[in-house]
Amino acid sequence: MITWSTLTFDEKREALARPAMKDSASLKATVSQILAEVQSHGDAAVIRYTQQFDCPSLTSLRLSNERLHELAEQVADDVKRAIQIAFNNVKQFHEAQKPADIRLTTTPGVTCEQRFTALDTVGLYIPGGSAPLPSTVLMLGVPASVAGCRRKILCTPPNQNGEIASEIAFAARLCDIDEVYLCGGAQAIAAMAFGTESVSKTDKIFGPGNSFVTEAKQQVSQRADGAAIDMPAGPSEVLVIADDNANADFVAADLLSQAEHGPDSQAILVSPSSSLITAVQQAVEAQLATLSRNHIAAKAMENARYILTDTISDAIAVSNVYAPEHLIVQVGNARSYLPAIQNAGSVFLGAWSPESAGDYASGTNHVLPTYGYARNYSSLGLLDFMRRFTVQELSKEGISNLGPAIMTLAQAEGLDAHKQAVAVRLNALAQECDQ
Ligand code: HSO
Ligand code: ZN
Repeated sequence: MITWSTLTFDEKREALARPAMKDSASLKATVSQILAEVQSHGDAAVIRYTQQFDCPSLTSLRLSNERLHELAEQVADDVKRAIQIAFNNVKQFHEAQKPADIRLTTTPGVTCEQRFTALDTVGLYIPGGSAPLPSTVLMLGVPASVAGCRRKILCTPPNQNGEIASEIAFAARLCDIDEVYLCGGAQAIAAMAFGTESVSKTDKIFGPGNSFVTEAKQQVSQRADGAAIDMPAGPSEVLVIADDNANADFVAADLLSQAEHGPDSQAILVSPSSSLITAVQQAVEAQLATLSRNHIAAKAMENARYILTDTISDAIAVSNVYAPEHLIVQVGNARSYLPAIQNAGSVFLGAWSPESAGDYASGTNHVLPTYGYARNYSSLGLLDFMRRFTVQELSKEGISNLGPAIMTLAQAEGLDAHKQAVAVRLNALAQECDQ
């Protein structure tokens, strides 16, 4: 247990430090080599890497729509129903995010508009790994579909037999995903960024992944011939603020649900109650033993932090400095603290709002800024699948009213052609008047 008020400035920083992310020169070089190979050899390079890392017998990247359909049908009925419930809620919440266009007259005869349009082609990346994540298919596929993106491509690494999890197939079909490709890692990101014979070039790439995927997304996002990306990535994390009223078993379960994602996951409890902290530590030990992924969760919990503060407000201040991906507030009247919460990817208020609700089914998106990026990035939403642009229209009255100011500004900047573009119009109008 760390007592916050006794720490020096440096010790506080240390207490909230995140695990260092792999940023090795060799990772960067390997990824950049993979990008170059895919850019020059297209499908052949992607297939070669996929054979090497995932499925030695793979000959075609495209999963046929018939096979997608067959796989989707294999999902057990109760799982289908649960995915459908999650789909409906995520859809409702993202439909409600549809932005309204703006149109207004700033000066008589001068109309300004802000409009929104869907991105044309989006690439959705779903990692393979130890647990297939159909929930992530929904979190990317639903907003892409609600936004109205014309083309939605999904890449996911195949297993040894060249197949994908049937749950992923079912979720993809629900989201109307047009094309599924059997590839993962940096090669999949390269394929979606540059395009290959079979994989269309995309405008933006979404989704989580391992260090190769993360590095590849960074690299393609910095290139004019690459693609935009959703947000920078880092290990998943949760910070729980709890007081004496909290149920220690609830808090422990929430910390562990994050810890089981990976050994580098971060779980932090901040509380003004030392007895609650002790009870949570005991509950964590007891629950850990019951988890199927306890080796992963135990490793992550080695880095868990238990921080004792003087007050709940101090706990919120700690959270604002840390800027957690998930913030769970299990204190009496949790909602009353919402105005004080500044930096968090997604907030879970009260004892009955576990992170799992948002991870799967409440409707909010589970793709969130990690690693402190909650200070300056937003949780994924409908707008990430759209872009906004502006429109203006000036009438004769509008250019007459605004023209003199524009000409003065152009003159002040020494840009004669700009001034001229207005002057020729004002002259034409003057002549019209004379006739
Ligand atoms: N907590 C993860 C999302 C997830 N959880 C998927 C379960 N499945 C990152 O926010
Ligand atoms: Zn989760």
